[in-house]
Amino acid sequence: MRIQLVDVGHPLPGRSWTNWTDGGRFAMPSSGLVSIASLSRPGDDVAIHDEKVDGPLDPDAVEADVVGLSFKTMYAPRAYALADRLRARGIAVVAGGVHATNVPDEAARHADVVCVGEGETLWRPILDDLERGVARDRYTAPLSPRGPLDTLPWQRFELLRTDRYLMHSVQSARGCSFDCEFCPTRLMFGSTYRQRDIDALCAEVRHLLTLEDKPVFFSENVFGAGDMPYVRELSGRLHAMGARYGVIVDWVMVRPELMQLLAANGCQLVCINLTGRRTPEELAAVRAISDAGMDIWGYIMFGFEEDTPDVFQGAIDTVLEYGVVCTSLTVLAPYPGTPMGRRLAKEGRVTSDDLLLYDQCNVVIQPRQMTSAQLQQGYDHVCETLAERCDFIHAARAMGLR
Ligand code: B12
Ligand code: SF4
Repeated sequence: MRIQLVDVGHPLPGRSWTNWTDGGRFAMPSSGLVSIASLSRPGDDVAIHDEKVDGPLDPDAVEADVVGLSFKTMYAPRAYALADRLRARGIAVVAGGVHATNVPDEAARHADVVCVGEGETLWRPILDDLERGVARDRYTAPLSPRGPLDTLPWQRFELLRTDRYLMHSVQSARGCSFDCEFCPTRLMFGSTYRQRDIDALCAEVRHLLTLEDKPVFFSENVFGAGDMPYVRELSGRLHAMGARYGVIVDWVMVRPELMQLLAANGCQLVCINLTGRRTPEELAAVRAISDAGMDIWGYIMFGFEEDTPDVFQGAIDTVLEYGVVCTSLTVLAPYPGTPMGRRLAKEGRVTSDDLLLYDQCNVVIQPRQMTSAQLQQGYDHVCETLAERCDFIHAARAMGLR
């Protein structure tokens, strides 16, 4: 079968304060389609088109039997337009990814098949059924997957134009045992934290470094989840192979000894989710990273129920005080299909259903302790004040991008 996988992402709607490119290259690829691609069947002819680096896909030029579309919420309108055109040309369309998982009924109006949840176990059955003409309109992965990620396939990074990304992206784990109301990926990856086998993961990183020697970013929601033996082993082996790498942590998990261990094992950049509320716990976490000598990428979200108009200055103070090298500034989005999206809609606090605005730069909620306009203005003010740091190139350089 001729299979075209597409990471939908063009044109960039709304505005994104974080500059994710250095003019030519995009920050990093998503792991979604390279995982799916690795599970296609022998004989399948698979290609990946990432609109962020390959430009807009022309649906009339696609020559494929099946097109698999992966998209975030803000790209859903674009994905549906592509799907409608491709289907009009007789090409079967499969929709997957975070948005399709959270609102499969909406995606089903535009796709032949919707893949709900992780695609690894579903992709082959979908292809087999499409080939036999018996495909169902929906395939659903277990929503609370369990067990380690030993069976995760070797991702087919060579299908990407890796030179068009500033860094490699891999995952050492999936799932999260927290239960944040906002979370758009909980339905996808479930509530059980599942780690990957370290041997398999290190082999994959080594392979990536052979393709191109550049920084590696671990793009799971929380690196290591506080599992010291796992972090010690993995970071030690990454250090031994000379990898330049960065990780995401949650401030709840940050301990000075964990940060010192990572720093001693060559980790250069730590991305941490911050709020601007400057709670003692949050500040202690930032201090622990900074004291260990690693650079900080602050991912700051505004608009939570607890947020008062003070959060904006709080965020600026934290960034400046701790020398945060790169900031990604966002406002809370009431993603459809999430508990928060449902609650705010029920309370009449969702102010727009235009998905193009769900880019976490445009305010589409009525916050609890300020007006929507105050949230937007406060957010814009932080973006303008920290504009120099809203450039991902700083994060890439902190990780040793040459
Ligand atoms: C790495 C990352 C980035 C990277 C870039 C990655 C990329 N190229 O898109 C950076 C840091 C640049 C980034 C930026 C942004 N990101 Co981001 N990012 C992530 C992160 C942490 C990991 C993505 C990843 O690799 N996941 C792992 C893969 C394996 O998961 P997956 O893609 O979902 O794929 C699986 C399934 O969905 C399914 N599947 C997926 N596609 C398909 C297709 C088919 C056909 C099938 C069958 C199955 C299938 O199978 C896959 C394997 O199981 C996720 C959170 C997360 N944990 O997923 C957020 C996330 C995707 N990002 C998000 C957002 C909002 C953004 C920004 C808009 C933030 C901002 N305002 O700046 C920007 C947008 C940038 C842009 N221009 O597109 C949101 C999306 C929410 C939503 N509902 O749309 C997420 C979920 C984070 C969050 N807020 O919780 N991001
Ligand atoms: S910590 Fe992150 S991944 Fe876990 S539930 Fe909260 S938002 Fe989701």
